[in-house]
Amino acid sequence: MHQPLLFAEPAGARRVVLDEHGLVTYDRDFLDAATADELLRELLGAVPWKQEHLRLYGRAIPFPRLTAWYGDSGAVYTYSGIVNVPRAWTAGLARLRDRLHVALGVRFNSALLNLYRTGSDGMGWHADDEPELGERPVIASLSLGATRRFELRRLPKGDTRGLALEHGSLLVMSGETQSCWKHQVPKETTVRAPRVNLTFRVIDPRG
Ligand SMILES: O=C(O)CCC(=O)C(=O)O
Repeated sequence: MHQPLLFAEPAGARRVVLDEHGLVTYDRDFLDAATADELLRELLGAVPWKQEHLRLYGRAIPFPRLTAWYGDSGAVYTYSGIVNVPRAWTAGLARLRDRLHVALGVRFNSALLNLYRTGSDGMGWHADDEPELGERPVIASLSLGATRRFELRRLPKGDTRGLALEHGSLLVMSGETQSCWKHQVPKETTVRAPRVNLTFRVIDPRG
């Protein structure tokens, strides 16, 4: 598979979080504060957030977060039995997508938006390893709002790394990260403010 040219921009404040069996980098200052504030306000107000459910043994269990899926038409993404048909890019999301193309050299065709309403919302251990993401997906994860902890755990059951994801920051996972590590956003019940996370992805619906 064609390996995208990662990191077309100068390194700046980008820090390597892990560089073994996968590559994860973190840029705390990807967006300036004013841009991040405006984007957060827009997304909290304008996105038609959805409550999806995990269906297990005939029961419907609500995911502890709300979601929305945006992208090019045809960028259909299925996870946990949920078929996500994309909404058309908004102007703000398309600007971000284009900026990520310049920064990373990757043409993302979709974005999963997660709204963690408070610290009682979270996301358990998982890897973004669905077939339509390909073998070594590049996933660009932008954080807005409350700072939340992000953890990575080496498969099958190895060491764990953690960092705080701050307002306006960009985390990029690439290489073998999804096949060699799992990640999660644990619940933090002391957090009261909302957080929005956008993970830009390249979906091949034939995957
Ligand atoms: O909210 C985050 O930082 C992570 C989101 C995530 O893991 C995912 O969408 O697969």
